[in-house]
Amino acid sequence: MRKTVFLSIVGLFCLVSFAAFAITAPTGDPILWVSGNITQTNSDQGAIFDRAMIDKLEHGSITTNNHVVEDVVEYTGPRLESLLDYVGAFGDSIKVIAWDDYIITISRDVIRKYDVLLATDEAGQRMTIDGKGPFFVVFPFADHAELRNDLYYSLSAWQVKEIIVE
Ligand SMILES: Nc1nc2c(c(=O)[nH]1)N[C@H]1C(S)=C(S)[C@@H](COP(=O)(O)O)O[C@H]1N2
Ligand SMILES: [Mo]
Repeated sequence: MRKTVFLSIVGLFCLVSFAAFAITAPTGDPILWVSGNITQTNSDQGAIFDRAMIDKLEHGSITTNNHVVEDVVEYTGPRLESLLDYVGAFGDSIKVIAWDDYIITISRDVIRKYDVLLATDEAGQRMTIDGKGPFFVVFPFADHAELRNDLYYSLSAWQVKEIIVE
């Protein structure tokens, strides 16, 4: 009898821990989907973020111009590396997919070396989907002249929707 009760409790515990996700589910509209090689999720599809969850991630700032915007302006938003840490990413690179199906691959080394931003704001304004929002991959072009070439321009994806860790 005791054994049965014990096993039932163990069984229940297993069920509960299987159902539980490490990250709390979004309550607002989903705006970013992260999947692939990650350990922390909040759904069967991976980690899904709403705006409040994005705003809680560690943010960074890059003041630069780029090939699209001539003026030097400040970009702010989550540091890509902080986001990857948060979801327990363990791959060497990430695939970034935009709403227009534009896809690029960025290595984790490059993300770390240049502290790349998943910018949400440009000059204090939230970027929207009809501009470069909701997320724009921003490199510090102004501080690193070696970035000013077509490779890094092409990695500067805007209208980002999804990240797959590989
Ligand atoms: N979402 C999205 N981001 C993108 C692209 C795209 O087609 N879609 N093109 C990339 C490429 S290849 C380059 S060179 C630059 C192009 O910027 P431009 O078209 O304003 O010159 O943005 C990059 N970011
Ligand atoms: Mo390009």
